[in-house]
Amino acid sequence: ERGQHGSGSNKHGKNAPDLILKVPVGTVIKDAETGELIADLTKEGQKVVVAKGGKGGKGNAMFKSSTNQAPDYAEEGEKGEEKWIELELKLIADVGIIGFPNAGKSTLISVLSHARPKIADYPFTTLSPVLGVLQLDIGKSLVLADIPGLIEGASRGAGLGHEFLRHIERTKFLLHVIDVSDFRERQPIEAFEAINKELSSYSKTLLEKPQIVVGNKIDILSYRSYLDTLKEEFNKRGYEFIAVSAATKENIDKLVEKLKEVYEKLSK
Ligand SMILES: Nc1nc2c(ncn2[C@@H]2O[C@H](COP(=O)(O)OP(=O)(O)OP(=O)(O)O)[C@@H](O)[C@H]2O)c(=O)[nH]1
Ligand SMILES: [Mg+2]
Repeated sequence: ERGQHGSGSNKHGKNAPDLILKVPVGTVIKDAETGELIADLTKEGQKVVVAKGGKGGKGNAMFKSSTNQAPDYAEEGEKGEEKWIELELKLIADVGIIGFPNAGKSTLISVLSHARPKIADYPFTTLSPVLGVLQLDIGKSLVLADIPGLIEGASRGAGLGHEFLRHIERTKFLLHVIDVSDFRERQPIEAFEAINKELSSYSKTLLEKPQIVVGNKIDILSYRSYLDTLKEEFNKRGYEFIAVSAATKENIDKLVEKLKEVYEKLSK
């Protein structure tokens, strides 16, 4: 905003009042023209000046001199800085839960934490990221984010994927959930690779995040021996594999142990 003009009767113009915009923690501010990062607000209460308001103009008294004791001019208020900015909200979570629709991400976040997402037996039930908190017995807690909407083509904007891929950027590691009972559209390993392809097309660094592969829905898997094959395949690719049932909670305790282990390793 512009500062007030200075005026006669010795009045100094007022500085422009501050225009304060409140934004959620996790907001990234960029210069809309150059794309330059102005600030990354990751802490509660953090403040940043994006554009300075104009200073008030000096009043006529400031222009007094020996020859002009009552000047009839005053300074104009300065113009405030102008800037177009772009605000982007990125979640700050420790763990991102990814996987195809219907893999069981929402069910998993609800059994791991106190999140109570809607769960239904059709894909795309979850339309926006959901956060949950997992309390670890070491007095620490992990913030989990259920990242919905990833499908093939997500990195190019298909479905809701593009909208949510950015939320993965700040997580420390990923839980990649696959439905090991479902072979209708693709084999579980193909599902895993298809999602990873989307991650890497969006940004190479996303694929470098550590992933724990969670093979879900083992309660309805007819051939349990298939899990050994899967474990071998994932280990070969350098990933840990844990088979669970989010529905019956089988092996959820093992998964929590694994989450703790990875968290401790990454916090060193
Ligand atoms: N049998 C069985 N069903 C499960 C398990 N986990 C989830 N489901 C079911 O699978 C369906 C999808 O689960 P969600 O948790 O909603 O899956 P999601 O990945 O969040 O799916 P979207 O949000 O729709 O993308 C629901 O009907 C769940 O009850 C499991 O371990 N076993
Ligand atoms: Mg869901």
